[in-house]
Amino acid sequence: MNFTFSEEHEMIREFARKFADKELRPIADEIDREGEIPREIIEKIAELGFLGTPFPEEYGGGGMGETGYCVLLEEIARGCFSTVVVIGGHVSIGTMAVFLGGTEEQKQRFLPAMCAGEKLAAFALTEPQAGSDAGAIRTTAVRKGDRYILNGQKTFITNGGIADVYSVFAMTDKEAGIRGISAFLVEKDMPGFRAGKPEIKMGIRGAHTTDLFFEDVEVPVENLLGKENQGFKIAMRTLDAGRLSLGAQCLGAAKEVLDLSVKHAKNRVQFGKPIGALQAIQWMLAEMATDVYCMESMVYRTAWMCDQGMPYSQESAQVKLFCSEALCRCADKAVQIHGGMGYMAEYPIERFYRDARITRIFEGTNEIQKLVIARNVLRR
Ligand code: COS
Repeated sequence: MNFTFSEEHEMIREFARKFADKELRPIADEIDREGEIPREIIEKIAELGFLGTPFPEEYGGGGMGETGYCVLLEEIARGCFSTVVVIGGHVSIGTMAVFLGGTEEQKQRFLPAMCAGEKLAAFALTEPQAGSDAGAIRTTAVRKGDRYILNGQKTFITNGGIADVYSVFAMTDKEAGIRGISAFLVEKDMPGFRAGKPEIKMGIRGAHTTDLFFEDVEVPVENLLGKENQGFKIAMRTLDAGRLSLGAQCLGAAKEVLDLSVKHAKNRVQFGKPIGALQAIQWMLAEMATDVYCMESMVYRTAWMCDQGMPYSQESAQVKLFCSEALCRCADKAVQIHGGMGYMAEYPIERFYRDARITRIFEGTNEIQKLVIARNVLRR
């Protein structure tokens, strides 16, 4: 067993940490207030090569695998959770669907621009009547000559309206249900395609979340990802990766709220001594530190499994379930340790508390993660 990070992984941590400290943390409140990440921040992230981190170098990626990508996400999440969600929407699911589901020709054609951030990506599966029951989508794709005609609506799409390329799931064979879903790459300028208005949300306010509308959108057959009717499996394999990387995002945010709480516990004096000297506070810090340790252990063990090419569906569901619950526990304790200050929008704890809540819902609710885990356990 080897529990040390490679020199390259340490390097990406250092780069990402410096970037988060200098460019993200100082404006994270503004991003939350304005509901927008400045375009130049996304451009800087692209310039640093962060948007291709896990993918092989032959496709223009950073060649860092899931392990290196999780390190990156952890550090970015500490600075600004909205920003890490935008990166996740692009890399973990939008681009990942092309990497996992595309033909060699499609990977050569699309991945370099996606890895360079020249084309921002999004993943469009959810529909108004198909959330947890992802197989119940109604968007259709009907083949006509060398095109597919797409009609339907998607909802709650991260990077909606700002992405250039969308991995979209649509029914090509209604009779076949889940086994009749295909994946397509829809480009933002295709006639008949449009994004709705950004939703107003409890947290991750800087990340755009919109509906998508498809009215007779003509998608060339070359943009069918992989093979017809293989879309559901592409979606599920992509979500395996997405759930693991969400665990890394939760880990970063949990480390940040723990560090802020330790700092506060040392500085805040009550009853004539720093509140960190009080056992009530110590217990909360001890529980937070233990959660962080568990999160870190499972994120990197699962990232290692993924990088070895081992199956990791069950583990990624476990990572997503545990890390999102643990982050919410940590954020709640951080508010409690900060007292009144933790509730005020002036301090970052309040933002992390709001941002954390979505992690138990998106990339599959935690109830769905339990279903995935239980099915795997019962299959043994
Ligand atoms: N990797 C590869 N294939 C997978 C897979 C995975 N992780 N999970 C399921 N599949 C395959 C199954 O093997 C099955 O294949 P066959 O047709 O060869 O039998 C097929 O996909 C259908 O799977 P299943 O029968 O498990 O489908 P269900 O509808 O019962 O359950 C759940 C699917 C509920 C797990 C799925 O709909 C889900 O994850 N829902 C949540 C959606 C979600 O996460 N949304 C978040 C928004 S997108 S960011």
